[in-house]
Amino acid sequence: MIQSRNSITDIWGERHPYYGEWPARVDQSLTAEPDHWVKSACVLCSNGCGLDIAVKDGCIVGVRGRAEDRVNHGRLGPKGLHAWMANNSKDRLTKPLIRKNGALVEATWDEAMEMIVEKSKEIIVEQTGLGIGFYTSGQLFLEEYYTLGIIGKAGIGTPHMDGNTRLCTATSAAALKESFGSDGQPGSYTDLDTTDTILHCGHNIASQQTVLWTRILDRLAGPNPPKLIVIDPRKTFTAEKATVHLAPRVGTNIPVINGLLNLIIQSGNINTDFISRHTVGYDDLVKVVSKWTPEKVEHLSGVPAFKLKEAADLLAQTKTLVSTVLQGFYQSMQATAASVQVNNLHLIRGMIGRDGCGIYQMNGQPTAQNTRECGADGDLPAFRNWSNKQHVAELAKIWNIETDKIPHWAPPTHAMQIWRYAEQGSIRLLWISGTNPAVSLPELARVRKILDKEDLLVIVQDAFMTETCQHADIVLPAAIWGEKTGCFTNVDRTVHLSNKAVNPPGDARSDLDIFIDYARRMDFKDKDGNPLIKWNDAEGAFEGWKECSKGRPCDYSGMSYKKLNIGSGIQWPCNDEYPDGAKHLYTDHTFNTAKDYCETYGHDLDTGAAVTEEEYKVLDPKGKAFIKPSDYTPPHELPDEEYPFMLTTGRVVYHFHTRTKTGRSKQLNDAAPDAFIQMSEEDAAELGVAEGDMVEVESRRGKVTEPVKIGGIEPGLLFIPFHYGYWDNPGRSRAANELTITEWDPVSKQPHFKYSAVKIKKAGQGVLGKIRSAISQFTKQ
Ligand SMILES: Nc1nc2c(c(=O)[nH]1)N[C@H]1C(S)=C(S)[C@@H](COP(=O)(O)OP(=O)(O)OC[C@H]3O[C@@H](n4cnc5c(=O)[nH]c(N)nc54)[C@H](O)[C@@H]3O)O[C@H]1N2
Ligand SMILES: Nc1nc2c(c(=O)[nH]1)N[C@H]1C(S)=C(S)[C@@H](COP(=O)(O)OP(=O)(O)OC[C@H]3O[C@@H](n4cnc5c(=O)[nH]c(N)nc54)[C@H](O)[C@@H]3O)O[C@H]1N2
Ligand code: SF4
Ligand SMILES: [Mo]
Repeated sequence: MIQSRNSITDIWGERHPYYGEWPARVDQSLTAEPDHWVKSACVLCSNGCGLDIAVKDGCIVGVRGRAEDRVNHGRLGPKGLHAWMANNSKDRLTKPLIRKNGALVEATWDEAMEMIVEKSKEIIVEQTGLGIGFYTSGQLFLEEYYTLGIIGKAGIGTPHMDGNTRLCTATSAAALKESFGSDGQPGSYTDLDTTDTILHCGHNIASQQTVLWTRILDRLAGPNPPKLIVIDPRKTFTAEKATVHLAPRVGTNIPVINGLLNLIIQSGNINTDFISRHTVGYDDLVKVVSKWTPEKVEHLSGVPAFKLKEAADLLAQTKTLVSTVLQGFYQSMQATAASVQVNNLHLIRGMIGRDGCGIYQMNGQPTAQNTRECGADGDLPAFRNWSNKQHVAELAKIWNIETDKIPHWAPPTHAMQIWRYAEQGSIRLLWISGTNPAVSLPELARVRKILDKEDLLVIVQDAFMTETCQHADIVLPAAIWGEKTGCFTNVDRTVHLSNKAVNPPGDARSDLDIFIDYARRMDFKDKDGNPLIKWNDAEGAFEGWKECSKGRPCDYSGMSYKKLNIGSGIQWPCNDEYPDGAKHLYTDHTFNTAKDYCETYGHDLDTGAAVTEEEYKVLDPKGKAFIKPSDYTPPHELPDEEYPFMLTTGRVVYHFHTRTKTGRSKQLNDAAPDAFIQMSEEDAAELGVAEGDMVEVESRRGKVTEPVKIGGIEPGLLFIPFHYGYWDNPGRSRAANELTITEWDPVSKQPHFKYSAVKIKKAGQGVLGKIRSAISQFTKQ
């Protein structure tokens, strides 16, 4: 292996201290000298680092960061440098498979597609498109989502479409919509180059966006380093570098963030001019947060009052602020409500729409932003509003169909409800693409039962024989990154074009080709009898998307494949007004909340009840941002005598999700070969377990056995990474989601992966643990 650095032993690489302009450093990893390079970007997290793919004799042999790219300035992290190896893995799926007499056997594309088409038509005749559901990904390309969105909404007419983005960034979209009127991140990564203070909320950025963290590490090593505040119950790599680390009990984000808001307001350092000119709702916020004294916050969350004051002082004094929010908020209690409070913090201090001030309601997956933009989840394409008849009519015009074909009589069906309908039998065909729910959804025993239902046709479109494929009726072999062309958009709205570098293995096809083939075989037509899908390739789909997004916040109309291939990443909106893309949104402090423009009329943050069109008309904020407060609700499952510990779940730096890619890279898999259960020194001592001892962990829903890892976590709390399933280790129950709970946020509908009550015992011995006094505080207000 020829590599510029060892990212396994040194995750972030050498320092380039700076303030202002981040210096370049080009990272690369090759197994052979390439004969040519192909322009692309990394598809292993939402950071979207620009890279070139090295090709030799028609095979991928490595990657190299692009120095001129606005996102990474040449750097790549461990996953970016090593996970491409999975493309060349010998166990790729190369032929469609159909279940016959209980076993999956090879079939032709014609056989597989005709089976799907026949079943689709039968269901549509018997019960309309309501019998068909799509569950897609945050890892396909923009062009694929847009095409799928049209097929589902205009071809079949089903509201049952969503992505694994529901598990990932539904709260990001919801929090942005509730505050600013539409999805779309206000800031730019360049804000990190000068900001005075950075706040990370439930986000372990050092492990999960390693290159973005390198940017912060380089700032920390340079002149005028930023102050860092981290809210996470574990001592993560990120928390280790914090100026102030607040470690709340899981599920108590609202007390902590309300406490911070209260202290900031009391300090008087708020921007009253900004508040009165550009926001509505401030007085309600004051009423709710004023009772969250530091002492009350400490009592409920366990965060010491003096530490909360330290953090609040920094936030009240700073002149610029960048905040990031991720799964510790999105997958925990009161997800949308807590994330919205971070928006409120920026609004009351007037810290938005200018250099050094950014809010990142972070994305996780590389293309999650596109799932949301293109309508492959519940949303309407280009941030249009389901409840606004004009918006629906606009889409019908673009697609040249009758407006009533687009299902808009009720809110779109979210993923957790799609699975419920499949369980109850009203959805009879479930088409899963680019996701592995048999490892990633909560309560896996239930998920397996649904997948195995006799009266449900399960189609799985993937590149590998995943745990989910093993329960499928039809498996479609997919081409992946490097083997197809398309765009994706990162967290700071930077769009990259990823060009096809090599052919897919065997008969594998791109998701775009599969979706178009389905549309042709289903004979979907527009009003004039022409094909509903008007393109045959990715560039055609992109041109279609440009038309659809024109005039909306995510305007791509000024981009083209040619333009994207010249530079190295363009931010949306890119149009006549911003031909090179726009760094910040909301620079004039006009938000997307006007009644005819907004993506949603909003919700009650505590109940999820939707605001009606009539109600919204009355309060039309005409471009002002919403300040919406929320009070505390305890987690839905709490420790008790039988299940005395709280369990949380998440990630490690070397693996991506269910490891279909990173588990096939020797470097990455050797670095993190197995799951574990993390516990505090105090708990380990009390329970008499040592590092590496195997323990059984049991919740009301299932049981796993894991080796113990000691330290870096608050007493009473346990942590298991959710990456490890069964494809490479069928012998031991070890997937964290055997234990997790089927509950979700009332607004974003994102599942609560971050808490469940468990008991543990040493493998083969009696139950360990007693009720922890700290944890019983949860129930006391
Ligand atoms: N290495 C790696 N990087 C990735 C991914 C990956 O799988 N591996 N996946 C990508 C994707 S899709 C995503 S969504 C992101 C996720 O990125 P992150 O959100 O950073 O990842 P997690 O580990 O899920 O959760 C973050 C932290 O939340 C904390 N936490 C748990 N409960 C609470 C709580 O109640 N309150 C607070 N404040 N914190 C809590 C956990 O201790 C954990 O450290 O990462 C992306 N990047
Ligand atoms: N307990 C717990 N559970 C969690 C989380 C947690 O923190 N804790 N996090 C949640 C989050 S944030 C996320 S994002 C999900 C992730 O969960 P999943 O989406 O299930 O995870 P992946 O392993 O990324 O699955 C993607 C699948 O798509 C395939 N694939 C890759 N590229 C392509 C392509 O181009 N086309 C097709 N057709 N297939 C492709 C891969 O081989 C893989 O099987 O997990 C969620 N589940
Ligand atoms: S930070 Fe994310 S996008 Fe960049 S190299 Fe790492 S995994 Fe890829
Ligand atoms: Mo995610």
